[in-house]
Amino acid sequence: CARPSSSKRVDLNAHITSELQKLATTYKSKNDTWRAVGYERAISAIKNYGKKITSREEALALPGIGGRLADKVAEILESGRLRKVAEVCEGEEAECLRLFLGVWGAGPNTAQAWYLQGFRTLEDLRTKATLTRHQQVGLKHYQDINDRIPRCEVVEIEDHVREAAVSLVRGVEVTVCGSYRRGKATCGDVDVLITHPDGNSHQAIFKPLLARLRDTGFLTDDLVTQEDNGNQQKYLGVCRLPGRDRKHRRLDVIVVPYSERATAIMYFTGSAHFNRSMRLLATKKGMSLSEHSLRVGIVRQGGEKLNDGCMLETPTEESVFTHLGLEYRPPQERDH
Ligand code: DCP
Ligand code: MG
Ligand code: MN
Repeated sequence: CARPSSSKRVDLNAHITSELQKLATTYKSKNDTWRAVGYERAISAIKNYGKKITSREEALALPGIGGRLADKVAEILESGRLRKVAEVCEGEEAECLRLFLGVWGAGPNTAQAWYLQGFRTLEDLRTKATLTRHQQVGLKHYQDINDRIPRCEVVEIEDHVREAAVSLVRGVEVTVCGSYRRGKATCGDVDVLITHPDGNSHQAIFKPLLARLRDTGFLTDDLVTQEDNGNQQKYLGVCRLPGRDRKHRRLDVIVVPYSERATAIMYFTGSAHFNRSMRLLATKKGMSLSEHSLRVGIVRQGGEKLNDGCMLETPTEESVFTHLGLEYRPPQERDH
């Protein structure tokens, strides 16, 4: 397998952020968003700091880190761990919620409800719980879906989809976005974006492509097929490459008009955190950024848009950064 394309410097404070991340993840699984966001902001500040933290004061000086978080950093510096992690993340309830959240289609509320109904194992869910269709698929492929995908297999899946797409409509452009494009060594799923430079032919690809991939047995389960707004079409499902010993993998496909490709690629590349900060920045500048377009001259009243503004030309991701007055950031640097 090829090495990740990112050449990011080593995380000097990984011993600190990994402990804090355990708390953030557990609070998120308990639907305690407020606490989770607090920890995530601190993690982000520490990762951006770029120097090894050696004292409580050094941590306290960072944005988003108050006295109590600084105390936690100090405890990790002294003992290498946090007592709070054992307390919050290692009980039976926390472990069950973690297990249940691995079922695709189950969120914190569902996981909590299952726990309260007395379910403790995946076998309990399979035999006793009422599952949605999504959750049935999520449970059926639980191990495979929660397994990370190596980059080389992402490429194989990309090639498989491209081959089918090109054989249906000549000249389509296929790009893998998501964590793959951000250079991660392994990915949670494969995010494929399809467009066509003639501005029209993308409309003829979505249904036939899915039908073709279904017929050949590549797509094994459908989760969501969405083509309501007409501009962008989105498919979420499960696929498996031909051959023995292949795992089921989560596959997302979006098809977009060529005029929207840059904002769509940017959105689909993420990270989700990066997308949120970019949208927020656009809003502050009286603009509006979405996966469809970047608009200017937006008037807002109490957060509500009063007009649609005017769409800017965005032929490339670079142009989106320029319009927003930012220096370009390559995908490998968009994790926070
Ligand atoms: N996205 C977003 N907000 C969300 C979900 C997704 O902005 N709530 C965008 C940013 C993500 C991209 O879509 O990077 C792809 O979503 P994934 O869930 O596939 O996330 P990643 O590819 O980043 O990570 P993973 O390796 O877990 O798939
Ligand atoms: Mg992904
Ligand atoms: Mn995805």
